[in-house]
Amino acid sequence: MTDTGFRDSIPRHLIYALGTDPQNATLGDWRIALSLAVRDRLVDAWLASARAARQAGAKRVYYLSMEFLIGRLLEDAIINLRLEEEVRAALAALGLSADEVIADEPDAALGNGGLGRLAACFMESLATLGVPAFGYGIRYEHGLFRQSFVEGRQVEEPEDWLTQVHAWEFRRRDVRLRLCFGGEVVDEGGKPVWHGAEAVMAQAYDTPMIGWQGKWANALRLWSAEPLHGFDLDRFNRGDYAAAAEPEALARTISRVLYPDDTTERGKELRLKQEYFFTAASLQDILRRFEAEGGALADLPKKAAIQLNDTHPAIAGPELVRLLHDERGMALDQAIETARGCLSYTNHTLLPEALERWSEDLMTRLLPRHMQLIERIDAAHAAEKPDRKVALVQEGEVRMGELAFVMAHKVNGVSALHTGLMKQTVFEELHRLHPDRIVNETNGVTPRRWLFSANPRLSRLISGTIGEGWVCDLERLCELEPQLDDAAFLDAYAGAKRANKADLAGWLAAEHGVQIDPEALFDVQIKRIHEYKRQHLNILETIALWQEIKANPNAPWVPRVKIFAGKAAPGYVFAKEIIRLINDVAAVVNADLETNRFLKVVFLPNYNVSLAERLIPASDLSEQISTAGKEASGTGNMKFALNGAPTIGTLDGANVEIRDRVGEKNFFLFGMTTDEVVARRAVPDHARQAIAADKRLGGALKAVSQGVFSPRDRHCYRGFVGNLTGHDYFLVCSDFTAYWDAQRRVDAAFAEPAVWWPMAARNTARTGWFSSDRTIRGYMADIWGASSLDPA
Ligand code: 26V
Repeated sequence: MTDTGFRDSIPRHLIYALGTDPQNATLGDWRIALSLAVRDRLVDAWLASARAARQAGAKRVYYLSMEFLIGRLLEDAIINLRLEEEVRAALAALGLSADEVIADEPDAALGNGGLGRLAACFMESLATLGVPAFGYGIRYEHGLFRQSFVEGRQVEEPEDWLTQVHAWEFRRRDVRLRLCFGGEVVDEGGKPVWHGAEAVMAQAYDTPMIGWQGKWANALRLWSAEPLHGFDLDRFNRGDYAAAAEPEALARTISRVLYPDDTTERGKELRLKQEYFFTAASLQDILRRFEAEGGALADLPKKAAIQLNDTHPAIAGPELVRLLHDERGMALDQAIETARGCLSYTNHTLLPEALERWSEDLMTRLLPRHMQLIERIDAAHAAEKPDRKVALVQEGEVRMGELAFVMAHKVNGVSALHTGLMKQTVFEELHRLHPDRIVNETNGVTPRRWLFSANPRLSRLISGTIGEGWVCDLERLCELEPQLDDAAFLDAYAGAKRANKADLAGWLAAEHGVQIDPEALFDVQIKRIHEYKRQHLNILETIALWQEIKANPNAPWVPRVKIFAGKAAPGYVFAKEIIRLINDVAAVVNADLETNRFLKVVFLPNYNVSLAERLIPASDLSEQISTAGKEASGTGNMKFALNGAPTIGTLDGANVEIRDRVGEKNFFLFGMTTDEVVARRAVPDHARQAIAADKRLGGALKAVSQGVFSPRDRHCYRGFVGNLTGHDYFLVCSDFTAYWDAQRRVDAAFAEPAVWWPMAARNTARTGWFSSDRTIRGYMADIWGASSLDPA
């Protein structure tokens, strides 16, 4: 089709689907019209994919996840359908800028961070690889909160993406499933029968997830909670309007809002309801599809691979046993075996506070039959492994990690280091009992979004050098290797980065009123705010650097801009202190005329997928500085390396594998190893010792505690400093000196273009392995036994 196709179809949708006069249309109206026009181009491939999977009787992959952090969909679709030029031309003819129209779309922020973004990358790779798959999750009315700052402090506001027309979803009127909570289990003729007390409907909404070149598409099926019946007409007619709407409001509460805490939120009844709600609806849907296609129930594992994204859907174990045993009469042992054949579980964190446990009382009240089945599953496990000591219920709590492990045929970690630690720590005993169950699948990111689309300048250079094949075969980036000594190539590489940095500097000035030097080193730490991620290590080094520049203003300092972004869980007081401190330091340092040629600090509000897409291609240095052993993998680390920002980092998560690939000379390593971390904690007074040994650290802490950055409330950071000088669990003080030294090595390298650009380009050329296509192939081979219906 030529661009006249879009030139017609965009106004047609505007007028006939939205009923809007082009003369009055807003940017948002045009954006929705464009989305509908683009959507028309993918629906055929989408329906054809589902048809092909049905006809082949293919095994489906079902990815169950509480979170899908998908961001904007319009640009993804345009890129994957290769419509960039057509769309650009059609919009230009209408007098519109493609960039502005695309940027008008709100992010779909249905996730907190890494785990949710990984699920989104996986959906894109599954489609690109032509694997028949469904993503299953919750259609939250409100995604992750919007963040702003008032006097440096984080303020949360509700996010309301669904108040706009959502052009990408299809409400499936025929997919509406009933589920229950509460009630009791009654013995009926020797058979336990669960009579739920409260029922809700799960209404399906499908969003197409389109692969590279639009050859294959899968559905992301999100469930919305609705009441069984509309509102109570009797009550309404009696004038009791609020009461008439009550059941509806109650049911809808379940899918109202994403929980914004990814570590400590615990024991919340509504959260357990959300988990059961989407898991039970998804399993009913999976069984319905299986039964419609015919086949003996015992063959379910041949047709359905069900991946549990962390323990959030771990109730799937007992629920699938219930569906097979209670509702379809399969023998209990066989039901457990069949369920295990389908299920597998990914662990994403070893932080003890994030490991899910539900009180037995709550579980019994909300899901009485499941509580019984958990006991039966535990007994079956004990019978199989008589020397087992781990029980699924301990001290009145159901351990969801152990439950997921026992009900899965494979359990995976998300980086080599993390998988090793799983075997040695949280799952030590279960690993000994089931030595073949734990496997590693190192995370990856989709190159379509994180390189091809986010960084068009670098992409053009790569394609011009080695052809376009790298986009769906990322390891071909290694073909750049022979160019890494070529001055013309390196110039072009540096030119792309400089242009991206200039764009970012312009945007920062226009949108945030911040002036930065586009030639400075852009040093970037963007991720959720957590003590273990150690944004406070970064800001302390910033303070020490500022003090050092003040002491020697005429030294040849390498200009730096420290860029931060990230949200803190609303209830995580210490993380919020870190945010405020960074903002306070920024205010003082940026206003210092003696130093601000050399050092600026910027904390950008409301970090989300779109902001990451803007920042990463313009970054010089990637901060991955977690306490060793705490970051399961990281995926931002991969995005930065691909986009030519070397890492300053610890031996944690996938940093280890990144360093193995880019080479130790192209990675700024510092800090204690996992073993050293454990040993260091045993040293009494480790923090004080570290402070005594490093004047810079002492000076930085002193400035904070004396109120240099909080002149109106000089003592407000006392608690913060007390934490670091006291038990300092995350060893900020003990790693400080090594971090400072590594940063000075960064300065030296950045000051030498002949050193820096080959290093940056090597990061791109050597990180093709971190494509989520490779990760998905690993899951297919090691866990799912699924194959691609090759769309080629
Ligand atoms: C835990 C909880 C606990 C209860 C309430 C809500 C909630 C929400 C999320 C989580 C799990 C967070 C785990 C997580 O996001 N892990 C990250 O997973 C990434 C993908 O594997 C990985 O790259 C990061 O290192 C890891 O922190």
